[in-house]
Parts: sequence; structure tokens; C-alpha cells
Amino acid sequence: MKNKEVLLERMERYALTTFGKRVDDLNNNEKYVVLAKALMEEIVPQWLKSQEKFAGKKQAYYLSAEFLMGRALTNNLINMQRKKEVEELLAELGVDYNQIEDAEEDAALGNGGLGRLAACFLDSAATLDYPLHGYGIRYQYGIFKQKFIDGFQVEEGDNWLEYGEPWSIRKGLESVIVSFADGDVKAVPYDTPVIGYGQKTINTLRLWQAEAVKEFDFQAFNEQEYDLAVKAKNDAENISKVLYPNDSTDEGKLLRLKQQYFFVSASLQDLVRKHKAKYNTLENFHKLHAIQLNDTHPAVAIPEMMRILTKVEGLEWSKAWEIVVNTFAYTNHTLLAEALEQWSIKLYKKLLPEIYTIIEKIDGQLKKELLAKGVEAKELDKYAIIHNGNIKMAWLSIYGTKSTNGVAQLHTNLLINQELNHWYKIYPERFNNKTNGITQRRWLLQSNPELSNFITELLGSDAWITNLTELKKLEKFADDQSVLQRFMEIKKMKKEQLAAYIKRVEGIDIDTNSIFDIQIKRLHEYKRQLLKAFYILDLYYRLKENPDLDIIPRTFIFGAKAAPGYFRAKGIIKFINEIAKLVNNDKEISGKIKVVFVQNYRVSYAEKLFPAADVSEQISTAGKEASGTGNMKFMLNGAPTIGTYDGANVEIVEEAGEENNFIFGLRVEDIAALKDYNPKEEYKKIKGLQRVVDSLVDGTFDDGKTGMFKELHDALLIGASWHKPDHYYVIKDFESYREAQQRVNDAYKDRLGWARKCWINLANSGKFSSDRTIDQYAKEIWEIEKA
Ligand code: TH1
Repeated sequence: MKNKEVLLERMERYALTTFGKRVDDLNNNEKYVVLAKALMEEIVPQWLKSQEKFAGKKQAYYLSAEFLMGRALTNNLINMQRKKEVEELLAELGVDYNQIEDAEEDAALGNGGLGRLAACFLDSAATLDYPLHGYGIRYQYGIFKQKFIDGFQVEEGDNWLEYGEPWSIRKGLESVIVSFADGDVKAVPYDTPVIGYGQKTINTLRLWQAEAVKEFDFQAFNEQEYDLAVKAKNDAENISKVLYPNDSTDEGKLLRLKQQYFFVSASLQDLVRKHKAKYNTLENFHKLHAIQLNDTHPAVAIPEMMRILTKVEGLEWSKAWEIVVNTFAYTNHTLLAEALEQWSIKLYKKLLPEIYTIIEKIDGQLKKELLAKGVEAKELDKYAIIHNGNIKMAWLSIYGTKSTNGVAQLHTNLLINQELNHWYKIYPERFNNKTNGITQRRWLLQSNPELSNFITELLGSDAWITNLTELKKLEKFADDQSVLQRFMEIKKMKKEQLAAYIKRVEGIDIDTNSIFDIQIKRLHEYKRQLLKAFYILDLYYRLKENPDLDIIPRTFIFGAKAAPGYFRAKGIIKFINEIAKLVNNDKEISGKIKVVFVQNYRVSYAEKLFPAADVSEQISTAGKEASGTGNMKFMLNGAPTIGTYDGANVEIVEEAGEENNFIFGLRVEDIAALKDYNPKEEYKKIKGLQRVVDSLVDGTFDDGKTGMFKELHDALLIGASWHKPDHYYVIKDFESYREAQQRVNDAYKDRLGWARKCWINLANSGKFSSDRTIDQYAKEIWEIEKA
């Protein structure tokens, strides 16, 4: 009661001082802002206390170009265990909590899995009382907003800061200067509290904003050179202007390199300055800091730390190298060749000449070390960090760190036995696996309160909130009809909520009695949204031929953004939207199947989609999806997977049983053994396949004269200068996928049998908590302790 009054009083105060109004007169967005500010007033003192308790202890830092945080309000209230109280308070004011929640923009400073993983890790570390802090970039524009116009993806800027961002605090006095060959830039930190569940530990996400050292050239202004007067300001601010919207591809652009060096240098300077102030030496730096490099995007940290240690602080090279190797650790998130970062020597020399010289020296030292370890001279090229005019950031990352990890067991095995095998032979002790995870606080407790309450009721405890393996105890209810019945009712409720939302934002009606078959992830050829599209079109034709075909009604849902420059991915979006138009407008098909491609898929949309899914689509080409994390979010909400043996799917099936999932398709070994694959011949032999593939070019669909569909068709049957035909095996896996979908259909007919599969998946999802992952990082790599 008292808490509520205090909160209201604070809200009134912020309403007056921020908006010059009373709370009652604020719009929803303003109400959201004053509520957040009022909460911050209570968070900040505890945040300070939390920092004190880690003073003098080893702490870990997650350097990442991306943090895909999503919304903060509900997550913070849940972790503060104050959600109910705030809901009540708002209700007393005649305000619907959901509308306030909806007023918050997603903090979408990431592309997909890699950025969302960083966000889950922060939540888990704070909850487990580990000191782990994030360092990244405060992009003014996050991942673009997506709309469909005429079925084509159209991008718009995501100006997420426009109406204010109440969760961060600008720490202007802790700004640092980052130096490039073409001038200096000021890095200004903005700190956001990361509140652990139960609020014992509050860690920090520090994001850097780029500003000009000298904002305004008064001389130039006086001489009426107005553009020149603000040029420095614009140039500097461009560095943190916008997130590069590429997921798993490397563009090699100058501005991107600037972003990387900008946040890495600022972060290291920040750590070094604080450390020196306390210890007056850097010799023990690695004993108090563990720094995780989230992929190679922050790998320039290795030469930058060498620069600081040797050139600024005057340490000897070999001493500095020892500190560096023992401070840093590297996570590899992909095997895709197009994602492995290589920077041209030219670019590096132009922008970061001093850093380049240091990389040369590191490369020289590596050669000597390899020779000393008995590597033959002719083998050296395979390891060279600088090679063929490029700098290989992955090689730099393996050599400059004490640990290299993959993100799922299959992925790590492929690193060790194939891609990085030559490195593994030199440094076997550096390689390890850390299977990804997700936070159950956001992905179950927050997004599915109905199922959460039921679980807590059955277990007689909410211990699963911080120990997800508790869910295993649910397995004993797998044959309890009344439990399965309740589960189905909850699933139905979540489907109705989703359907209402889709109706509201997309204007489409969907049947909540149909199977919700959902594929949500970035649009990429290797993720094979096209395979699902072909399946749907084939099913449509089969239904046309045979209206009595025995199928359970299905709603096929897609959500995905395509990188704006990724022509094929955009072609696939248009193709699916064309299929949706055909299928959804056909009266004969109505009530049987429906296709919905939701617009602007993002974290806050995901929170509505995962709980409502009946089927989780995880159908990447084997060996291509390093882990996947969406697969885990479906499982946690009790949806069986239709998927390939790829990434963490392997471990999901290991935990929940193959009999409770629908595995299909080529495995890594099958693909390796394939010889003389000729999709042009093969697609004729599979009933119905030629017709759907050729629909791309036979006039069935209209791509608005963009040539998109023809290009997709060619990629499958002819190939391109850079790849063989159908290099993701869409045609090869089609029949196996169709057969697996038939199994889904048949299994769903037995409603209780289906619910049982869902239940076993849920009960065995404990392994996939990011709490488990973070505990492994903390113990096996960072060597940090809980508060
Ligand atoms: C993703 C992987 O594709 C995915 O399988 C994995 O679950 C996720 O990382 C988290 O480990 C990647 N995202 C990116 C983004 C960029 C570059 C490489 C990768 S790998 C920009």
C-alpha cells in the first residue's frame, strides 16, 4: 500500500517536471515515461549498492556490437517482483497496464540471435548474482522497421529514442576520446541497469554514443560556412547513428570498422582507467577482468589492448601479450563463410594505422610460435592473420585469447574437426563448447503468465524461475489427462490472444482451432523459409486436386526481416506473400489452410508468437545454423519441433526424445557424402515438386518485374557464379520434409497424444536456460564468483 503511494507521488512529480502536466492528463507514452522514471528512482540506489559489493572482485564484461534487449518495463517489474502492484496502481488510475506496456519502443539494437543471446546472458548473470556487464553501442537507430507494400519488404528507420528513453543515465563525465587517423571522437557512456530476478544484483549495460569533441566551429559559422560549422558534429555522430542490418554477413564497410573500434577502444579505456585509479598498475589486469568477445565484431580489442599496455602504459610486449591472452575469450557464432570477418589491409591502414602495425607484430609473433611448435613453413599460410591483402579476425581472435567456444555441441564439433581443426591441433586446450540458452524470465514467466502459473501450481513452488531444471518434475504429469487438458486450454488462450493481436495489427483473421505452425527468425537462404513455402504451395495444389484430402486446418505463420541489400531474401518474402494472397483468397481453400507473414517481427512480437505455437519450424540446412535460440523458446512454451539435425535442435531432441519431435532431412554426414547432386534432374522425380518450383517462373506469380523469382529459380536449378545449384538442399530435403509434415498432421489428430508431446518438451527444456549457459561461462572461462 505504502509502496504504491510512494510510486504515485513520484509519478506525479515526473509528470510535472518532465511534461508540465498532471498524471491524469498524460498520454500513454508519457505515462510510460513517468512510470519508468519513478521506478528508476528506486532502482538506482540499489544499483549503486550492488556495484559496491563487487568492488575488488574479478568481474566479466561482454563486448558486443549488438544487444537486442526488447522492452524493459515488464521485464524490470517482474524481476523486481512488483508487476502486480503496478498493475493495480494503474487500474486505480483507470489505466490499462497493457496499453502502457505497449507504449514502449523495443530497444532493438541487434539483428537476431546473436544480439538477443547477449540480452538473455545479461538477465541470467544478474539473476545468478554474477558480475557481468555489457559494453556496446548506443545506436540512434536500431534494426529497421519493416512494412509490406504490395508484398515487398519496405524498410523505415527505427527512431527508438524519439520520445525519450527513461532507463539509461548519461554519464557525461566518464566520456573518453577515441582516436582515428582522421581525427578524434568523443565516446559518451549511457548506463542501463540490468536487474536480476529478486533484485539482489543489478549489473550495468554501458552503451557508447559518439559525439564530436568540438561540436561547433564558430569561426566557420562566422564566415557563413554553415555546413562546415557542423561537419565535425555530423561526422562524429554518424558513428553511432545506425545498426548495420546484416545478420550473418560481413559487409566490410569503413563505417562499420569505425563502429567496432569506437566501442571497443572506449570500453577498454574505461576499464583501464578505473583499474589504474584503484591499483596503479596494469600487471594484475587479467586477474580482475574477463572480457568475452561476442563473435569477431569486437576482436580489434586484442591489438587495442596491446596498444594501451605497451604504448600508453609502457609495459613490455611479452608481458602485455600474457595479460591480453588471459583477459580475453572468443565466442564463434557461425561457420558461414560470408560471415567470417576479414578486413582489407588498406582500410585498416587508412583508419587505424597504429593498430595495423600491432596486428603485423602479432602475426609475426604467431609465425615464430608456430615454427617453434613444429609447424612446417609451408603450412604457415593457413594460420596467417594477415593474408592476401586481408586481416582474418577469427584467426586473430583464436590466437589472442585463452578460450574459443562454439554455441552448440554440433557446432563446436564442426569447429574442432573441420573449420578450425588446424588451430585445434595447436591449442586444443583453448577450445570448448557453450550451448546457448534463453532466459525463462522473459520467455516464459513474462510472455506466458498463464502457463507459468499452472507450472508453479503443479510444482507447488516457483523455484523453476531461477532453476529451470525443476521443470523435469513436470514429467510425472505427462499421462495425467486433466493436466494435459489444462495445458491445451492455456495453449488455446494464447492462440486467441495472438489471433486478436494479428487481427488488430495485420487485419487478418485466423482460426484458433487450426494448427499454428510458426517459423520466426531472420530471413536467410540457409534457414530455408523457401522449403516451407514450397511445402505450402504443394499442399495447396493437392487440396485443389483433392478437396477431401484429410488434413487438420493449419495456419502457417512467418515472421522475418531480410537484410535490405539481400536480394534473394527479399525475393523469398515476396514469394511467400504471393502464396499467401493465392491461398487466402481462394474460397475453396478457406478453412483449410492460411498463410500469414507478420510485419516487423521483433522481440515484443516474438513474446506473443512463441506461447501460441503448436509447431516450431527449425528447418535449416544441416551444419549451417550454429545453434538457434528460437528453437528453445518454442520448446519452453511446449511446442514440438519439426526440424533438421542442426545446431541445438540435436540437443533438444536428445533431451525431449525423437518420438516427441519431427526430425527430417539430410544430416551433416549425408551432405558431406553427396556426390554429383543435380537438382534439375532430381526435382522432376519428386511428385508435385517441379510444379511448385517452376511456379517461380511460369507466370503463376507476379514479382512486379523485379526478376526476383527468376533469380530464385536459377539459384536452385542453375546456381550462380559463387555457388552450385541448390546449395542449401531445398529440393533434396523437400520430400523428407513433406513426409515429416504428414507425421505432424497425423500426430495432431490424437489431441491428448499431441499434448503429451508438448508437455514432455516443456518438462525437458531445463538445459536450455541461459542460467545454465552463464554458469558455465562463469566457471569454465571467466573464473568469476557470485556476490
Ligand atoms: C547467430 C547464429 O546464426 C545462430 O545460430 C546462433 O544461435 C546465434 O548467433 C547466437 O549464438 C549469429 N548471428 C550473427 C550475426 C552477425 C554475424 C554472425 C552471426 S552468427 C552479424
